[in-house]
Amino acid sequence: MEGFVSWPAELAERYRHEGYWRGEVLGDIPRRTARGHGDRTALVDERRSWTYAELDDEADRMAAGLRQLGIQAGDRIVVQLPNVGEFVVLCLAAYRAGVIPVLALPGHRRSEIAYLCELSGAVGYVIPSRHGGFDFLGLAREVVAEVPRVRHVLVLGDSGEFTALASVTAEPEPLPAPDPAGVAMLLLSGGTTGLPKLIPRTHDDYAYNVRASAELCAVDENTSYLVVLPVSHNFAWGCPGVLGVLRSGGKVVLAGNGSPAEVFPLVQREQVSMVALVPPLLALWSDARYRFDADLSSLRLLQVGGSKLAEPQAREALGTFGCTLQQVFGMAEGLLNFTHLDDPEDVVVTTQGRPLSPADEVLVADQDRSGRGELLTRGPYTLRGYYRAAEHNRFAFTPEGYYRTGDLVRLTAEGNLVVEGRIKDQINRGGEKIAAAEIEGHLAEHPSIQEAAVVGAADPVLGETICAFVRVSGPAPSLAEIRRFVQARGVAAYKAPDSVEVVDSWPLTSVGKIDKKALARSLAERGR
Ligand code: J2J
Repeated sequence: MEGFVSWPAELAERYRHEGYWRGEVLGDIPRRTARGHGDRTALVDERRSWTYAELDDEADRMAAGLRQLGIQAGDRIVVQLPNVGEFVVLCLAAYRAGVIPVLALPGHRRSEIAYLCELSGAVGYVIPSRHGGFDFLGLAREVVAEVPRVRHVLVLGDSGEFTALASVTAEPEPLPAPDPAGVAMLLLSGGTTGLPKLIPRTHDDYAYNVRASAELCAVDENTSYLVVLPVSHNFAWGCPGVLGVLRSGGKVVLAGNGSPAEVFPLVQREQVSMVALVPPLLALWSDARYRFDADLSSLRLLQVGGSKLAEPQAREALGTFGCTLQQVFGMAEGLLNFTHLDDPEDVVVTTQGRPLSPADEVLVADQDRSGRGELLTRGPYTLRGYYRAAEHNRFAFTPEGYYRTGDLVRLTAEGNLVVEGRIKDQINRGGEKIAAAEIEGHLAEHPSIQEAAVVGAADPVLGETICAFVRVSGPAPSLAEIRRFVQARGVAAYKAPDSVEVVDSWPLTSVGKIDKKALARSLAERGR
C-alpha cells in the first residue's frame, strides 16, 4: 500500500519468529466464540444486543454488502459512528473484506472529516443520521461536495438521499483472506504540526496489541466491559478494549456517555467488571459514587489513561471503588504501558506502568539531571511512519526507526515510566489531544487577529484547557466570538479555545519564534 511504511524485513522476521506476529487477522477475532458458544452475548448497546453468532453473521453479510456496493479490498472508508453496536459490526466487516476503516471521532466536523477523506483517499463515509443533536446528513453533503471521490455515504438511521447502512448486506461469500502484514485500519494521531496524522495499523501488529493487552488485564469469558470513551479511540477499541473482550468471549456494553446517572445503573444491570476511563471521568465517578445507590460491586478493574492521573486522585479512587486500578500510558501510534494487576499500591498510584511487550524498545533521550528525557520507542506494534507523511516522518522518527513520542518521562528503579510532561506542541484536554498549530491556523484567519499562539492552561478538572493568545488589529474579539468563529470553520467543539488573552507583543525565543513556554509561565504565575 503506497504511503505505508512497513517494518524492516529482519525485524518483521524476528517478530514472527518470536511469536508476536502470528498471522492473525482482526476480522476473525469473534469467530472462536461464535462457533463454540454462539448464543453468548457479545454486544449490548442502548437499543439492542447481539449474540456472538449474530455479530459474526452480520459482519459476514456486511462484508459481502460492502463488496456488492463496489467497495473493494484496499479501499478506505472514514467511519464516524458513536458508541453503537453497528460500529463493531462495520469494522469487523471492513476487516474481513480488506476494506480499511479510518476511525474518526463523533465530534469531528467538516474541516477534519474533509481532510481525513482527502488524505486517506476514502471512497466511503459512514455516519449516523443524527447524533447529539447534530445533523450528520448535512455534514455529509458538505463533505461529498468538497471531496467528490467519496462515492458512498452510508447512514445509520434515516439515510435521506444516501445509502442506509442497514441495506449494506448480502449473502455471505467466501472472501480472500487479507494479508496479515497489510494495513487493517488507520487511526488518528493527536497531531503536533497542523492537522492530525494517520496511523497505519496492520492485522499482525494490532492483533498482538489486543492479545497481549487482554492477557495482561486477565480478560476472559466472564469479563463484562463497559465502553464510555469513544469506541473509535485506540484505548477503548483495542487496549484490550472491545476487540480484546470479543477475542476472549466476554461481553461488551456500549454506553452513549460516561455520566454516572446513566452509567451506574448500567454497571449494575450488566454486571460490568471492567472499564477504561480518562482522569476527568474517574473524578466524576468518584464524586458521584455515594450519591447513587447503584450497586457497583461487580467492578474488578478500572483502567485510567489518556492524560496524567494525579497521585491523590488515584489513591482516592482506590478507596472509593475498592477494586483494582490500572494506569495506562498509551498512544494510538503503538506503545502501551500498563501497571500490572498485582503491582504494589505505590507503583499503581505513582507510575504510568511499563511497556506491554518484551520486544518494546524504549529509550529516554537527552536526559536532564533528574533523568527526565524524551521517550523514544520501537517495537512489534509501534508504527514506523505515519501514512502518506514522508516529510513529517523525517522528524517524527530517528534514523534507527524509533518513534519520537514527544512525551517527557523518567524511568523508576523498577523500570516503570513516569510521565513528567511533553515537548510536543499539543494540548491534552482531559485526554483529548489538540495540535496547537491546527487551532493557530484557524485563528489566524480571523479578520481582526494578526497572530495567535495556543497553549495549555492548567485546569483542576481537565488537566489542561486551551488558551489562545492573540495579537489583534482593531477591537479584540470576545471569547464567545472566537469560539463561534473556530466552530464555524468546521472544527470540532472540543478544540475551540476555552480562554483568550490579548497581547500587544510576543515573548520571543533566541531564534525569534514565539516563546510558548513563556506564555504558559505567564498563565501559571497568575494562577491559571
Ligand atoms: C500521561 N499522558 C498520557 C497517561 C496517554 C491507552 C491509553 C491512552 C491512549 C491515548 C491510548 C497518558 N499519562 N497515562 O491510545 O491505548 C498522552 C501522551 C501520549 C498521548 C497519546 C491507549 N496516556 N497520554 O491517550 O493517541 O502524551 O492515546 O503520547 O490519544 O497521550 O494520545 P492518544
